[in-house]
Amino acid sequence: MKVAEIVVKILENEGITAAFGIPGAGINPVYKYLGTSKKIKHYTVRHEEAAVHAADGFFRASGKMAMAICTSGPGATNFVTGIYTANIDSIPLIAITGQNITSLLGKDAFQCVDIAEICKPIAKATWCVTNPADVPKVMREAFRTAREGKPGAVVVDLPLDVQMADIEYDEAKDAPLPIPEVKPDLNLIKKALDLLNEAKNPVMIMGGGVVLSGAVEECIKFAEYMQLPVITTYMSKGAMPDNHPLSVGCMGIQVGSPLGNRIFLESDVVLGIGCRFTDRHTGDIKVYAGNRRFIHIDIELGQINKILKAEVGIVSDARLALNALLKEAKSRGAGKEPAERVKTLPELKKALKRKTYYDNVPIKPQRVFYELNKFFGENTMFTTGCGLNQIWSGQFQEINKPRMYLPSGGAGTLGFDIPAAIGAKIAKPEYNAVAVMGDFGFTFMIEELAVAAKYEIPIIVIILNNAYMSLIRQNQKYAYQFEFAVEMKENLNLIDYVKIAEGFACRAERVLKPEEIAGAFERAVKSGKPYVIDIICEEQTDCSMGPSVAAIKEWE
Ligand SMILES: Cc1ncc(C[n+]2csc(CCOP(=O)(O)OP(=O)(O)O)c2C)c(N)n1
Ligand SMILES: [Mg+2]
Repeated sequence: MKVAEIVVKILENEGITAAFGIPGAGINPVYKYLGTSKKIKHYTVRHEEAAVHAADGFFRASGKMAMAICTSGPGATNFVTGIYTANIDSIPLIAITGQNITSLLGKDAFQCVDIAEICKPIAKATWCVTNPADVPKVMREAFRTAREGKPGAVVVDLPLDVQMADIEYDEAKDAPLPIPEVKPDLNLIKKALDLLNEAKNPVMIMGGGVVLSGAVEECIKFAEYMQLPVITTYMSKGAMPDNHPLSVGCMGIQVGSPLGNRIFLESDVVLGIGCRFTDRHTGDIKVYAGNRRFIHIDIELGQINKILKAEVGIVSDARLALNALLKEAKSRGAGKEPAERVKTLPELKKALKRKTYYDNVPIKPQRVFYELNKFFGENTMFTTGCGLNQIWSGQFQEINKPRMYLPSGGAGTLGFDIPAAIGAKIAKPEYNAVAVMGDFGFTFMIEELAVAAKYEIPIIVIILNNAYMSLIRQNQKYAYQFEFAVEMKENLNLIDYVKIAEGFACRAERVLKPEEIAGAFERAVKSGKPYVIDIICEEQTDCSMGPSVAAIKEWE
């Protein structure tokens, strides 16, 4: 059987139902079989980077892997940002790249670039398969690697002659490779519980790993049993419902909430589950660590003690660890009564809530989020890329379910939003998919509106158009006292985003007044078409942030 055909059979067998990509001479043999697949629907995107973001968004929304596929050379190098973006957020996906023939590798041949080598530091694993007989083994290993432990993005590069080779293959004997469970050490579970019981002000940090392991319910159950306030990271935003009495929201130096940061600062014992303690969450690590005692549960050994010294470090799948913790807690007695400070959390949350209601014209960006929270119900997925629009989104949006808030967390990639929303909407057509963007970020991957139009994927794109790269403006102003190359008046008075969107066969409108926002949202949802809303906002609003979780400068 031709290797190209085997590749498609394995993709099908591994459960792939959606492929995002662009054909090219270097990958056409695989495309020939992809074209006849009854199980995989292929979406032709308009830029290879978008293929990866779409596959990434598909997973974030559904927990099901999708794939990205493209040709060699510049097609493959266009994958790089997407692969980095997915991998840094532990998103499992498989990227297949075509390649020139094996005899030309390393000889400056046309569109022949060593993508496996290029992607090594930014992917979980990469392969360039030069022996046709190795392809089935490598493909299975690629899937296992993507899914196993801390998931990630993998690259399989297939030279043309390898794709075209005939090899022996018995489909019936080939199956996905097993993924062993990572179970917690019960002695450490006991120690963790001892530490939590000794604590005066314990808190739990629910990381993105909790969502990845399907442990959200277990996590909430344990928090309830122990009456632990729950802080979410940006990657788990929404997994702990914002309206849960134990939820104190996100913390961090940008997308944190005043309550999240305060409760963390008051804590003495921190139980971090499936979180990485990265800089955007911790800020100044000395302030963050303080005299706190940390329990860290992560599926990957390398995460424990990487950033903070953990008094108790448990290598385990989050779900298994939480089940073990709950069992141990139950064996020690009835569920805890809430401490006095825990009882007051819902009230405190209201009192410390940042203001979002303004009736200014031009519209204050905060007001857009007030309207988003009011209009869109629980069944709406949001994607975000980078910029103040994204940080405000993290600060203000109220999300009550996992897999509904889909940010480019670790990379902050401009251009993630539109293709990720397309992938998410394909995975979960029953939900709204809304990309929250800035006026500069909008032009990254803007061509993917054509994809939304062609395949009739009714995503909603909301632009906070402040005619500025405002995250960069704010950084220039306060960190370096200058302003250069960040003002973009043309986004208001020269370039017409409504016409551009209409040119891509999307519906679109511009909004100038706060009271017009809700109507625009309603028209967008009712249209059932891809829809772009260009909301003209105040130009120089600053956003609350700071160098440490104890030194957030508040702005309105
Ligand atoms: C691919 C990529 N290039 C550059 C950056 C750096 N960057 C972060 S935010 C930003 C400006 C964003 O402007 P806009 O989209 O208008 O958002 P705003 O901050 O105004 O809300 C830039 C250039 C990035 N995050 N990603
Ligand atoms: Mg802007």
